Amino acid sequence: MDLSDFDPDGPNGDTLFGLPHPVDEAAVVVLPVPWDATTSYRQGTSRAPQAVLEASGQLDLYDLETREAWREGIAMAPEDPRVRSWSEVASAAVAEARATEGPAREAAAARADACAEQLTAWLDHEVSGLASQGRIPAVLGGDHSVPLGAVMAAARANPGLGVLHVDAHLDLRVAYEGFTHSHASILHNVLERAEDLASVVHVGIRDVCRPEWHRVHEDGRLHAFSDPMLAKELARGTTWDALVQSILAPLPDRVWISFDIDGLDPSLCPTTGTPVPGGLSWGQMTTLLAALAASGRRIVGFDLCEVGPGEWDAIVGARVLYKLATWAITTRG
Ligand SMILES: [Mn+2]
Repeated sequence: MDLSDFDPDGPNGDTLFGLPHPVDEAAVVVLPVPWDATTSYRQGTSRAPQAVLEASGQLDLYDLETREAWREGIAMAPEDPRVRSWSEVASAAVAEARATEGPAREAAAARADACAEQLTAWLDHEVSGLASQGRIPAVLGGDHSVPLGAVMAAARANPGLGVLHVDAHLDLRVAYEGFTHSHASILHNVLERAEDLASVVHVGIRDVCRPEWHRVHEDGRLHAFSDPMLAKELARGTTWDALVQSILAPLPDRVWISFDIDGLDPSLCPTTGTPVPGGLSWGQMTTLLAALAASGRRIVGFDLCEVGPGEWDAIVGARVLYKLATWAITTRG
């Protein structure tokens, strides 16, 4: 679009990052999903899309790494009212399931999962449409159960897709608390339902259950770079740059990034749903993304989940969103 009347260095409107691009002219379309139905520790990530939108205005558009990639446009789609209503019905069903036992519990859990299926079908449709237009889909959760349909659509549009998964948790549980569509099961569900995935690389992992850890070693598609392993290698004198090359090695040419903010050090996400000590520093995360882009791989889309509702969390979340979006634009060529 014509940006001659736009001053990128001045204060701008209340759009995402203050950018002027309409949704149908932006390279990156951010789909807001205010949903935290199955959050097991503390709620609030459903407020992240609005909090990140509000915090995004304080960021300088000129980025020291991605320069003026923003010129291609990053826009947030309006919230779809159906998403909020599915989330509300699902949250009530989850609360009911937790308060009962036996068949009543199973029935309530099934109702929660049915709402999540509606969200999954909706995101699959939306992301398929964006991918077919050559645009970059982005999902802003919400908890980490949210992006299943988006990854399914991206995998269909990009056969042999890889997933770079930044998280404190593996999220490989077959179900959690009786819910198929749990935030603790997103990667299991992606592996079950996204077609023809080449590999999944997990980074920042430091809170797992034993069956999840076994599965990582049994499934040849999965590659985990745990937080203790990374800390040990750094302590031995291995450079972060060398570790980044190891992390990227299993990824194919086309990559979806599933970014749970709790993969970062909790000082960067103090009000996230399930904070865990350890994690990637800001600089480790930005150098990882920069190396991914420099490797010639293409970021075909991404999700950012579990951003807490606090002001600082929203500021960090907005900046992670900006790095992801502008690197994705850069790698589109
Ligand atoms: Mn997590």
